[in-house]
Amino acid sequence: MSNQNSSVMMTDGFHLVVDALKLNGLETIYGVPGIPITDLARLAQAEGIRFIGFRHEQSAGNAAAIAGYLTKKPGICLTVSAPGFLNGLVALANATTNGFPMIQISGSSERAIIDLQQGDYEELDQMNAAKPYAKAAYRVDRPEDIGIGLARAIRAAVSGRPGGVYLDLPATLLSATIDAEDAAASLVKVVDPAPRQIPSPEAVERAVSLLAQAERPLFILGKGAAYAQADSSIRELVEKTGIPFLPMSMAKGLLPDNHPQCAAAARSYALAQADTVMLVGARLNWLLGHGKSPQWSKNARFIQLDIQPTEIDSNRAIAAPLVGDIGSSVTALLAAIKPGAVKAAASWVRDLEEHKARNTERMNVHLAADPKPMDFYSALGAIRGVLEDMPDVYLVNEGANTLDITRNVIDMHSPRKRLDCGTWGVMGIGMGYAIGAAVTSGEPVVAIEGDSAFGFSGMELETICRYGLPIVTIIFNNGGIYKGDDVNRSGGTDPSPTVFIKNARYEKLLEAFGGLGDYVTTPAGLTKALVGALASRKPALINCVIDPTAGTESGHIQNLNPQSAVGFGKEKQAEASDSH
Ligand code: ADP
Ligand code: TPW
Ligand code: MG
Repeated sequence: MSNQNSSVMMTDGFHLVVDALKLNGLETIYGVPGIPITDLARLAQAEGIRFIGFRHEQSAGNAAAIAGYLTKKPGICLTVSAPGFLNGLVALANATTNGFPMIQISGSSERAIIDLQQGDYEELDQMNAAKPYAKAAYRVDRPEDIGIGLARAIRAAVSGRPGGVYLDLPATLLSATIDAEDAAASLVKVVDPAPRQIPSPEAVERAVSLLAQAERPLFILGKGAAYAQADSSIRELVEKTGIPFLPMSMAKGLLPDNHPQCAAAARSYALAQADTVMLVGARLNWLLGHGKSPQWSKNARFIQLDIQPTEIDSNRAIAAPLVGDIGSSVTALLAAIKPGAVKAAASWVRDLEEHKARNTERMNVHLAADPKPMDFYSALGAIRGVLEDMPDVYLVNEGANTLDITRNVIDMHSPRKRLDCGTWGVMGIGMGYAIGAAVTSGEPVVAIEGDSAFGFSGMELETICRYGLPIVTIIFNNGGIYKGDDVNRSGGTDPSPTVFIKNARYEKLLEAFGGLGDYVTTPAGLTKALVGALASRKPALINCVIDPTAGTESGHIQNLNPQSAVGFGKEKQAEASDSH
């Protein structure tokens, strides 16, 4: 790790950063090289860290973020200064918003020139630019502080509610030399970076007494519960109490979707009728209608398990807050619930069963129809048939209709396997999440992508092929954003803002890099292509042609789309509702 310099052994910032990462078990870097971090990437690789090189920093950042979610260790994203830093920042902000632990490390230019705005190469005050989007932002100015700097970044990323942390490394720091012995002594191996947080006994009693009074209780499991990796205690709590549960999108599979207590197929009814709701690592944000009526009963009482105290009462009064880590809180609840004291009324379970049966029947009609051309349901029916027996496969999913309908049709059977647009509803996570999941797990990944969604990170197909990752990308090609049949209202020749080239041959993109491309127009063709692709464990892309008229504007969240009061919007609204 060191160079000979006169009689003293010296080392430098580059070596210290690599040593500090390794000392803390951070063994993968996702990034894009260039000035001033090219040699950092090379050195990291030489010293045994895996370096996954991307085509765009946003995908590198998304891979790091999802690696953090899956492993509870911060994923590391490495970028160059100013533009590379900013490209990565979207992923850092998304990680913070979703509560995923990651550290974006960016090289930066000459401090003195940046501060006087004298026009350095890739000049930007990166640390201050990062602050509003990161859980924490630090800059290391002296080589002897590299160990402490990384330790602070690790703790900030994983303790409490996890998030994205920015760590700024100026070029001068990386090349600065330091006595090797002093350097070694300055490194920090972080002890207990995410300490358990035990809830107070009074809070546990309050929650148990509320649950004991409930007739129509409901558990909502969120991705905070999935992240916590307290899978067996959560299952024990659910099964011991018999209380129905609803998984949020990325918590699907924490308990299997086909578990008898899963109320997902009766979601609206369950939300509206529950009298006591226990949120387990799920925020009452837009995804849950902010906890307000008419989606929820005005009289429902809420219990909330969360590690972040300020999340409590954020949208609706919480009668029983339980602040602590999910593992400790669920364990405490299990210990405090006396046998038979907490249960769901038989009539509540029966009502939910009836609604589930009715909705499942409706879904089966959709799935059984065999329209020509294929629609979302017939394509997803084929995929469902293949994935049913493969619980280890990761599912990455983004788009609008492609997202919403996939979430409803594809059941998940094991925890943390469904990775999607998350809290922001962001497009562009697809290939980055798929790569992060494949690299951390070694398991196959199926990415079900809207044709628009795919475009945001599509160039990473080359990355997938370069590293030979077992990722099957299925593109639902309906020729546009939401639909492929929209028209230019001016009558001009430009296409509508929401449509793409018709009959695009996306599979040829993967073929260009040596992967397996397929083009399918029928459910049987899709089944065959997917089975073959998964068996090969090679990069594959299935261009799955969907009826361009099949989708709806904004998928299932059309209500969030503002409509023009004086014309065009009204016309759109009428069209959209006619299509149902
Ligand atoms: P979803 O989108 O699935 O509803 P959210 O991301 O909105 O989930 O909410 C996750 C919540 O879980 C956040 O409020 C976060 O603070 C909390 N959380 C994350 N990790 C833990 C943990 N280990 N213990 C307790 N709460 C956690
Ligand atoms: C970073 C806005 C929401 S959904 C979507 C866009 C562009 C694409 C929907 O089309 P797709 O799916 O993927 O083809 P489908 O099945 O309905 O046809 N930029 C960002 N994030 C978001 N959410 C958008 C734009 C959007
Ligand atoms: Mg589309």
